[in-house]
Amino acid sequence: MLDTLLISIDQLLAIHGSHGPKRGKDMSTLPVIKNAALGIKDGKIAFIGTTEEAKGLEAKEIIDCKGKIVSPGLVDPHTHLVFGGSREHEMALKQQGVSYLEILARGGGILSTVKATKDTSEEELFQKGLFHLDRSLSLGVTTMEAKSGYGLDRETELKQLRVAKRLNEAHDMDLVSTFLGAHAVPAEYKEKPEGFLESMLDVLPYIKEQGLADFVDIFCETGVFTVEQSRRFLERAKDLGFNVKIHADEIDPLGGTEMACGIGAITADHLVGVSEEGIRMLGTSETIAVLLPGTTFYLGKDSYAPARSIIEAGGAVALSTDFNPGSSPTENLQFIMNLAALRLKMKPEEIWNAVTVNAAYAIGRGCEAGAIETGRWADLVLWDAPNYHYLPYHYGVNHVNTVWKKGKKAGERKPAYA
Ligand code: IZC
Ligand code: ZN
Repeated sequence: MLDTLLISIDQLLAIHGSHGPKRGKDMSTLPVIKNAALGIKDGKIAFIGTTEEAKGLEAKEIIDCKGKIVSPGLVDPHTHLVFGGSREHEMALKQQGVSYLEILARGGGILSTVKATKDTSEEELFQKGLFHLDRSLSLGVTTMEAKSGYGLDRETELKQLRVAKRLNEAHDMDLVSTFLGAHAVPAEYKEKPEGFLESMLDVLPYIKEQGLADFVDIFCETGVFTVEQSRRFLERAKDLGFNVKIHADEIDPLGGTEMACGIGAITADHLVGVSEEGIRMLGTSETIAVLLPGTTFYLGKDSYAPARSIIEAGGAVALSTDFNPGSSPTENLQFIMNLAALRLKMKPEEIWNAVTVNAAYAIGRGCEAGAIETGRWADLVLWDAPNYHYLPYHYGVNHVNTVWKKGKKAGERKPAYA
């Protein structure tokens, strides 16, 4: 006897996840079962087939999904989830044409959120995190990454990581943590960024021992950290047993992508200004390109990351919100799917792979999240959409009908924090 049986699903996106991320041409393949059925038992996917094949199966609850589609729960692989305050006060500066990096150079931007995060208690950060996680889950995301990086000192960075760990335990969302202590140079280290990076490296053994982060990341950008500083920092992090990620070529084309591919980073993120050589290397290395078109949109730029060239070179692309209070204040990964269609010219099949299987591999969860296979956790979304082409097309709204996390309807499970 199944717990739940979904029948008459117009399209079931039965994305496979056990063979690594999808690269190049393979990104356009999307296994679709029409008039499909899916059974859930003990939180796991127990049956996948057609409605015809499901005849005779018994379940405590049978849901007719006519006119709707089902996909894996979405995976958001790059967020700055835990932060104090917000940055709406910078909107007027943005409107006057003051750039993101100029606001940062004036002590605002990331540094303004650092101050707010230091001033916010651990409990308040936790409550704020729950609020954003509820919203992400309601938008169809069932697994996401969360970076630190608004402390820039040992105490506050650890505070953020502890909050993320508690959020992972308390909330239905599965959270994967990344240490982004190297997110900006604090004022007191302005003349000695190397000393600052050393101080952040000093925190890593404790983070490892406490299991507070899986990944280490750095913001490689003009006025923040150079490619050489980033390389040394990430190599030291690797030596300490961390997988590494990088914010590369987001605003200025510095060559962070080539460096990331060269050192075997699990992902290189942003890539708006990636070079031809960087694109070629993404096509031949294991490094996954995490593209964040919401940020380009929000920064008001005309030129977006070259998703088509990366895919044509054989690369693996994942998509993410970059949810953060400065350059991308949104939890809405569905809107990012719209931007991927409109601005990155990605095909619907590529977009679905980029927010599921590839996004899961981008955070080391390819064997658990982002796919629909029997035996896996039932992390699923039922969408009010007639076909999978529909989501990238109909923009700016929430198409979610129902989200299941580990087989339980989101909202039905009593949250551990209630
Ligand atoms: O708070 O501005 N790009 N880091 C690098 C960010 C954006 C987050 C922020
Ligand atoms: Zn980021």
